Amino acid sequence: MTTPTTTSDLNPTAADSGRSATATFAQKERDAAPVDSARVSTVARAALAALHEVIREHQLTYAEYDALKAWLIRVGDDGEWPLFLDVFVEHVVEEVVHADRRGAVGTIEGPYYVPGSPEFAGEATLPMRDGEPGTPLTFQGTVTDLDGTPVDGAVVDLWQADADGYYSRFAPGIPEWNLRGTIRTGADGRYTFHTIAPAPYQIPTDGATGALITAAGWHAWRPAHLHLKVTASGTLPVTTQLYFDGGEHIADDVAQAVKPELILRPTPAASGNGVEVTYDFRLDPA
Ligand code: MBD
Ligand code: FE
Repeated sequence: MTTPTTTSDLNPTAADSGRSATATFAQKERDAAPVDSARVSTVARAALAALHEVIREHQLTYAEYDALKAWLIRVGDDGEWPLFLDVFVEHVVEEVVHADRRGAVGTIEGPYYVPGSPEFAGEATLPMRDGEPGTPLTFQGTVTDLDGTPVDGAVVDLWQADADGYYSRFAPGIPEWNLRGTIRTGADGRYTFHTIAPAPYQIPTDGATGALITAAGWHAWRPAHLHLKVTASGTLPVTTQLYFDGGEHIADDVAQAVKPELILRPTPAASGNGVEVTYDFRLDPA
């Protein structure tokens, strides 16, 4: 399956957004390097041992084992492995991999990044529909190195859900690059995005991931967030998300991806239209 370039052939179901996320991920993974066999053995053995221990500790029944098997099959059928893993597992991978970063704080990427969004120099109004719902948001800042020197030619790639919590490319009827855009900074390292404030995001409740959440009595919400990737030559790329102070679910993100350094405090815009906020990225050297 290939990544759809329009969403007109999709239905608003977990299975369809899941399949899009699975196809997008498969495309990226085709270019990945093979993993060393000794490493596979070590990690796979440890993962299985951890699972065996859960079974012993909690005295799993055959009915529960069969329910687990059926659920795992359904995650695949619904194309929800990217969703499930990014919601419940990625935050620990990110924590381990980026433990020694000194500059910009990262967090999980999630399943809905698509490279190649429209590019702008320094300032952008994100692609959006006429009358795109949501509070206008001006999001701006500077990309610097660890010493605070502005980075010329840094690339700031932003993607976000709309005011209904839907991502373009993964929900039907939304223009291809809606609320996705990339700014290349000039010598001053500055970027300015004109967009709308996103809404809290509920992960799909009609697929396997939602079925687990419902069966366990958990909630399916993430706080409103902007996704970002910031890259520049000679520096380590950072993938992160920014949240909004006081926003719903900021303290109980189902994906456990909120960090205190990632909370924005917007103020009324000087223009009188919506809100504005400044956030600077200090990139670690490569
Ligand atoms: C999202 O929008 C997201 O950011 C994550 C991590 C998981 C599911 C949907
Ligand atoms: Fe998201």
